[in-house]
Amino acid sequence: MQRKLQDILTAGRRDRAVIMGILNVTPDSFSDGGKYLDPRIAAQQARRMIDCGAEIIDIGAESTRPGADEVPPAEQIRRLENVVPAVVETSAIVSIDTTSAVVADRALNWGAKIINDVSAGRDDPEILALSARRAAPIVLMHMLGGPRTMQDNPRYTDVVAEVKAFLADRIAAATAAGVDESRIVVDPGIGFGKKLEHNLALLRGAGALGSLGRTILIGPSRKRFIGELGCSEQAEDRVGGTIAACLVARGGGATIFRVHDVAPAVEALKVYDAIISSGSHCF
Ligand code: HH2
Repeated sequence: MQRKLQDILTAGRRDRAVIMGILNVTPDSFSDGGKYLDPRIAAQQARRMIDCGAEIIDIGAESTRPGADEVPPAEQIRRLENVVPAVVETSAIVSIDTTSAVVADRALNWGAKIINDVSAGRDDPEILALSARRAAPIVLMHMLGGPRTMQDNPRYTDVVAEVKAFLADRIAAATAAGVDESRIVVDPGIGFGKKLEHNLALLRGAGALGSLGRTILIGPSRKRFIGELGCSEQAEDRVGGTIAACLVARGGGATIFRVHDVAPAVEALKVYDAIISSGSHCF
């Protein structure tokens, strides 16, 4: 069952989880690069994810894997121009994964509804004004540095506190640009300028972000930290690790889960939510 966008953004921790399916229209994404460049195949994959229970489809045309080069806005638009309208035609709420205001603006014109900015408005501050002007919800994510350098020995004294302070600062920047607070989603940025212990601390400490008062999105899907724990070297095989991370973050109050493998994530979160909510009626 589809929910309205604003219901998703204001969903309380006790409400059910929301799945954001990942669709990368890139030749070089770390786990699905090159698979969805053809708009028909991209739309098919979006439909498959929706059938499995995804409520949001996050479409990106620039890989943010460690060491990735920037993709100019014109090239992002070229990659997206047939894919976004095709996915908008399905029933999904489309989110555009870009740090460029020009690209986001174009995607909103094609019918996308959410901006997912992994730079939290630092790459292109105009994106905050765009979110305000178009009343488009925006995901503000934490990253230490940029994709080219973020994994060069990232250091924190208290990673959870520092990520939280960063997100508070970016919420302030967004509201100063006119974004309504109810349209802001925050994300600790799993894998973005973080060593294994930082990722684990952020998943364990997701609850600490709750006092920011915003919906929490988490994106652990198939990421390297799962392989670093001695699990699969192959990104596609990291489904179990992805689910474990999602469930821990759900316990901390995360509501939106950005994943490649929609069906197992939906099932796991459904069972988790049922167990937790039935517990409250058992006294
Ligand atoms: N992770 C990736 C990309 N966008 N957006 C948010 N909000 N949170 C994330 O954790 C996040 C994100 C990286 O994953 P993926 O899109 O699969 O890979 P690539 O960047 O190589 O395309």
